[in-house]
This record gives sequence, structure tokens and C-alpha cells, in this order.
Amino acid sequence: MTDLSDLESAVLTGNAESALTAARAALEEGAHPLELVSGAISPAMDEAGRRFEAGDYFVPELLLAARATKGVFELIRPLLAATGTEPAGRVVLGTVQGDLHDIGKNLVKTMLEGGGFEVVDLGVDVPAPKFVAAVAAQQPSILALSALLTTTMPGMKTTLEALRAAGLRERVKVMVGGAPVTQAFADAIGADGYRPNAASVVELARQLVSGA
Ligand code: B1M
Repeated sequence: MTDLSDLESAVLTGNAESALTAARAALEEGAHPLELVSGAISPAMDEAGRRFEAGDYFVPELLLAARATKGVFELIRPLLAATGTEPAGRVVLGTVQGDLHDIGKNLVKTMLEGGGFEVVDLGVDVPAPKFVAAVAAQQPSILALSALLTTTMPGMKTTLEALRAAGLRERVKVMVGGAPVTQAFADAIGADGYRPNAASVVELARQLVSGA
């Protein structure tokens, strides 16, 4: 197994250049692109979160760590990209209103693109009306909502209500996810699907599109 400790410590210390160098080296040694995420990026971000809670890290350190992941995602995205020509379906994706976290969302996007889906990424801090307008304009098979804060999870419910009010709820499947989100929450707000991590999102998206 490839040693990913250089990549993990580069992300944790927010060194984007070293992160990219370490990621390239790991791939050259034969690491699978997703191993870089599960074996280095996720543990580094978890540790950053622990340090933040302990008062050893502040928002600038978290931002630097987040920035250090971006180049690595750009590096692995084409490696995960599907080769098929027919898109598996279109997905509109975004982080809900009030929430600026996008690392998990970007990973979900990378995985969906790797699974052959066309993804329209609305970014972060997306208000319900913007999701509704995108569903009307893009006519996706799936609307995918991410939230990382307990305080922004209600934005998912608001978005579903806005879809219903616009008469669009039956036209699109809605999947939700993000660290504080649970299957029970997804059921309570009437979402069509939930997955705890990006790796399992493609299988859910395929199920939702096929109506299984
Ligand atoms: Co913030 N933050 N943050 N933060 N941050 C958390 C989430 C927190 C747990 C840290 C902590 O206190 N321990 C805490 C939330 C507590 C809570 O509500 N439960 C927190 C807080 C409190 C805050 C602020 C309020 C801090 C402040 O300002 N006082 C503030 C809020 C800003 C806002 O959004 N309005 C804030 C700000 C930030 C930064 C901007 C500095 C930065 C984000 C930068 C960025 O994203 N570009 C940041 C970061 C980096 C974190 C931590 C450290 C890391 C998050 C991350 O990227 N994880 C985080 C602590 C932690 O998670 N350990 C924390 C790695 C990523 C791969 O995992 O995003 O969970 P994750 O995604 C996973 C799954 O959740 C899932 O798949 C992904 C991969 O498997 N998933 C989906 C995600 N979306 C999905 C959608 C799906 C399916 C699966 O279907 C559609």
C-alpha cells in the first residue's frame, strides 16, 4: 500500500504545492485516485476539524487545508471520468443556503461525473429559489443537495417545499447528504434518497434514474 502520509500532512498544513507533488507521487506509485481521498484527504480534514474544535486551528487554517485539496481533486477528476459517450443522466448539485462547505460536494460531483452523469454545479450557499429555477431550466433527473452544518440542514426541507410549490417535485428525484444528514432526516423531509459518502452516491443515482 502506498504511503500517503506526505499528502495527509500537506493538506493538514494547507500546503497546496506539496499536496499536489505528494498526490502525483502516490499516483505514480500505483495508488488508486480514490485512495488519495479515503487515505489522506478525509483523515486530514477530520484532523483539521478536531484541531478547530480544540481551538488549535482557526478559520484561516481550515481554508488553507480546503484550498490544498482543490488541486488534488483537479488531478484525479479526469482519472475517474467515465469513457462512455451517453450521459447516465443530468444532476443539478449544490450546497444549501447559508453553507459554504464544498469539499464533500466537489467529491460527490467528481464521483457522479466518473459514473457518467452530467453535473450542473450551482456551488455553495444556494437559496431554494435558485435550485427551483435550475430544475425548471435544466430538467435534471436528480437534484442533489449537500449540507455540512446542522443549522443549514433545514435548507433541504425548504428546497423540497419550494419544488412542491412550483409544481416540480414529481419531475425530479432529490438526494441529500453531508456529515450531519441521516437517513431518518432524509425520510422526514421526503427526499428520495440519502447516502453517507460520495463513494456510494453513484449507485444511488443509478437506482433513482432507473426508478428501481
Ligand atoms: Co466548517 N464546520 N465551519 N469550515 N468545517 C465543520 C463542518 C464542523 C463539523 C467543524 C467542527 O466544529 N468540528 C462544524 C459544524 C458543526 C455542525 O454544525 N454540526 C463547522 C463549523 C461550526 C463551521 C463554522 C460555523 C465555523 C465558524 O465560522 N465559526 C463556519 C460556517 C461557514 C458556513 O458554511 N456558513 C465554517 C467554515 C468552514 C470553512 C469555510 C473554513 C471550511 C470549508 C471550506 C470549504 O469547504 N471550501 C470548513 C471546513 C474545512 C470544515 C471541516 C474541518 C472539514 C469539512 C470537510 O471538507 N470534510 C469540518 C470538520 C469535519 O468534517 N471533520 C467542518 C471533508 C469532506 C470530504 O467530507 O464534507 O463531510 P464531507 O463530505 C463527505 C460526506 O459528508 C458526504 O460525502 C463526502 C465524502 O465522502 N457528502 C455527501 C457530502 N455531501 C453529500 C451529498 C450527498 C451525499 C453525500 O448527496 C447529495
